[in-house]
Formats: sequence, C-alpha cells, structure tokens
Amino acid sequence: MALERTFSIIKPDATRRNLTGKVLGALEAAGLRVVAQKRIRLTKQQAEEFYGVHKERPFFAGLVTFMTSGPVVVQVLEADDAIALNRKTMGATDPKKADAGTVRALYAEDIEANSVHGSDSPEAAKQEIAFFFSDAEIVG
Ligand code: 3AN
Repeated sequence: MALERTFSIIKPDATRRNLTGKVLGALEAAGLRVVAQKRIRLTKQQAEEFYGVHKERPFFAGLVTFMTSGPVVVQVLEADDAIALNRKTMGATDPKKADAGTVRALYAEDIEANSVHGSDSPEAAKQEIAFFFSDAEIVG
C-alpha cells in the first residue's frame, strides 16, 4: 500500500444541516487525514468546470445549482490507498444503495444532495487537488 492523497468535498446539504463535523469525523475515523482544507462558496463557473465530465448528463444543471447553493468544505485527505478508502467510506452515489454505516447511508438526502464528493482515480485526484489548492496550501 502506498501513501496517497485524494480530493474531497463536504457538500452544501451537509453544511446546511450543520453536519460538517459529523462527515469529517467519519472520514477521519476511517483513517483519512486532513492535509489541506477550506470552506468556500463555489461560483457557477467553478462548479461547471469541476463537473465538466457530466456536461451532457440530464442532471448537470441541477447539480451545478445544488453545488452553488451553499458553502462547501474542500479538502485534501491522505492515507494508504486514500482514493479507494475514501470511496468506500463515502458509500454508493445513491444513498439508497449505499452500504450501512457509510457517510452517504448515514447523512445523504438523495442521489444529488449526497453530502460528499471523492476523487475516483489517481488522475482525477491530481487534477481536482490542483483545481482548489496550491502546493503551499497542503501541509502533511
Ligand atoms: P460520485 O460522486 O459517487 O463519484 P458521479 O461522479 O457519478 O458520482 O456523480 C457526480 C455527482 O453528480 C454525484 N455526487 C451526485 O451529486 C450527482 N449525480 C450523479 N448521478 C445523479 C443522478 N442520477 N441524479 C442527480 N444527481 C446525480
């Protein structure tokens, strides 16, 4: 296993319900360590660019509206196999299909307002981390 970094977002449905600590606590309890973090409000342009791969999907406009509807916490998490560990801890995209005890099973409202984002590959992690953080902002 190799020490790895992944990119994570605590989404607006979680910040709105004051669940930032609960979500982060679940990620930390799984062994993921915060090495960079900030609370921001995404602009429409940032959300559209970040979710650019989903541009043609029917849920794209709704997703952008949701992701800009309130503050988010963007963060870089570090662990052995952080990408897979984070995905496992988050649970399936649709909370109805998420394993019991995962962040999405516990906290997500629905398939769109699903409380957390996590990179799905090393390439995505690298790109998503660089989208929000400079090297100097990541402190291991
Ligand atoms: P994940 O976040 O689990 O990697 P993706 O990358 O397929 O899932 O989708 C990105 C985001 O788009 C999801 N986190 C969710 O907020 C939203 N999304 C995905 N599928 C749907 C859908 N069928 N309807 C509404 N929103 C969706």
